Amino acid sequence: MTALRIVLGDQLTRNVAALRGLAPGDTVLMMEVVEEATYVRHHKQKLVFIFSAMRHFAEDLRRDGVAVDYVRLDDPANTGSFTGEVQRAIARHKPSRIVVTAPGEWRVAEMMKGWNAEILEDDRFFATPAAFAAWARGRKQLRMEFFYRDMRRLSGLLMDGEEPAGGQWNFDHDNRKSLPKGERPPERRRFTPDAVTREVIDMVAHRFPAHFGDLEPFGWAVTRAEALEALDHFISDCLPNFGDYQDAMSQGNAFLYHSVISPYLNIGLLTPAEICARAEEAWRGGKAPLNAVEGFIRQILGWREYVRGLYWLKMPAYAETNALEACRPLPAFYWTGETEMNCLAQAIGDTKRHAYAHHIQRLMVTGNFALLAGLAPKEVEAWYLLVYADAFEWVELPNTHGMALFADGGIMASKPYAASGAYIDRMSDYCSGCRYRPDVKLGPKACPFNYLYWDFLIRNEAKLKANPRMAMPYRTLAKMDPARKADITCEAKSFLDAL
Ligand code: FAD
Ligand code: DLZ
Ligand code: SF4
Repeated sequence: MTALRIVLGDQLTRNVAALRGLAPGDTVLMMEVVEEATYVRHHKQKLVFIFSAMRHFAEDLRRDGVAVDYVRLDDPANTGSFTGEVQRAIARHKPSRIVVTAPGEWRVAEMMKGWNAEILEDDRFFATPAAFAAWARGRKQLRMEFFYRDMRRLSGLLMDGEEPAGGQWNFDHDNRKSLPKGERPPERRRFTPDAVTREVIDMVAHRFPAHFGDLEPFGWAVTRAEALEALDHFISDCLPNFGDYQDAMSQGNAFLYHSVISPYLNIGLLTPAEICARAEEAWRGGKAPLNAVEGFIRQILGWREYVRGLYWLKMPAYAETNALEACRPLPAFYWTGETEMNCLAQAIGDTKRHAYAHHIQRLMVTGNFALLAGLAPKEVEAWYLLVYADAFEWVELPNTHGMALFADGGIMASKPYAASGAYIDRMSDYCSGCRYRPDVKLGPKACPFNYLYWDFLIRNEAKLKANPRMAMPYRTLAKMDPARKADITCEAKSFLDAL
């Protein structure tokens, strides 16, 4: 019995399900295909990151004596699709069985149905889709906080017996600080491209010149050893401050105290279990405070698992909802970063330079603008799916569709994450470099987030007013002078029409 064992570009983990039980005579199939590189026009660094990590992973397997059939993008016989390459590999190897780990995306799961393969559970996560579905069954609301508590109990992470460490499940109230003037977050570890990565950089420059983003400088880790080095650096130098400045934004400081490990986690160079264990160890060893470590573990054990569960529970219908009937096209500045709104220019600039922006930039700057301006969910989702090195639909879609755009009508978030300029001013230093002013509500100097916020509430009153968590802003709106309301609508309209 010889097996063809398929490893996809986001399954680069040595003990991923499809590689378990590898026997002499088995072949591992890895394939670079143009369909995956272009179903959205991924950021150039994301392409280099994935192709280079795939090539390094294949080399690692070969060094250990594993037979790897690696199809390169520039192979003249490459059919350009997973299904085409699986068929060609079957003709080459005539395997008696085909084994693959379940994919991260619905789109690919549909393709796999035609491969006649044994599809194994991807058990690199804490919760299986079936376990999440069991948790969700019979619940009126699927709130992350309750799922997270169950995951703490099940995993034993940050537990003292039956009780949460420190006597509380969540320390978020300690985690809302802006970055003090003069505070300098540590330089991040960057990795000089080796010959393999350089070859991929040349290939991407040549094959995908019109894709979004700066190709170089390229500094992402592309091997497990490098990813572990990046993790070590985060745990020792950044984790202690992670909690305090988790929501802060700062011009010229793209990474702050964030871990910047999501790309490594999402393609399998690091595993969620090892990362959470390292963070807990830092707290138990007195190297990082509990508010930081709990906040960090909640992102991985809570949010990451929760969005994956939701994705597999609700797809494919989830992607089709548009609860706020938003339909405005994505403005050109999402591609260029050229806008006078400094917060957007900075968040998009970081995204172009690094294929990275941190959570609050994604949610409260580019996401908040998309929500308030009523941008079409499909266009916004395609943008988020291609611009970030960590973007795969299972994690991108719930975050964009549900959390940022409220397009699911409140399955994921109990209310829209809508905010005026005051929030961005409080959490960042962007406004001091902006031509608009966050404290001005109307007129040419007014921060557009201010009138867009109220215009959003006015436009969506019928859909949102009954939401108890929206009661306060709607009470304020009810007391607003009708002439002022009309001015807001008028200014928002001319701003949006000019986009
Ligand atoms: P840290 O802030 O250091 O957090 C640690 C880890 O927690 C992350 O590496 C990530 O694995 C996990 N995490 C944190 N927040 C979330 C979340 N909301 N959902 C899932 N995991 C989370 N994350 C992706 O991995 N891929 C995406 O495509 C993606 N798209 C997003 C789109 C929008 C609109 C928003 C608001 C968020 C999105 N996120 C996505 C979640 C989050 O922004 C990123 O995981 C985070 O910014 C990655 O940076 P980091 O590794 O420095 O994270
Ligand atoms: C994102 C991506 C890209 C750009 N290219 C490839 C590829 O050529 N070969 C491959 O195996 N995987 C690639 N990936 C990752 C896949 O898109 C990912 O495995 C699916 O989206 C399933 O999650
Ligand atoms: Fe952004 Fe408004 Fe601040 Fe300008 S004033 S940076 S547009 S929040």
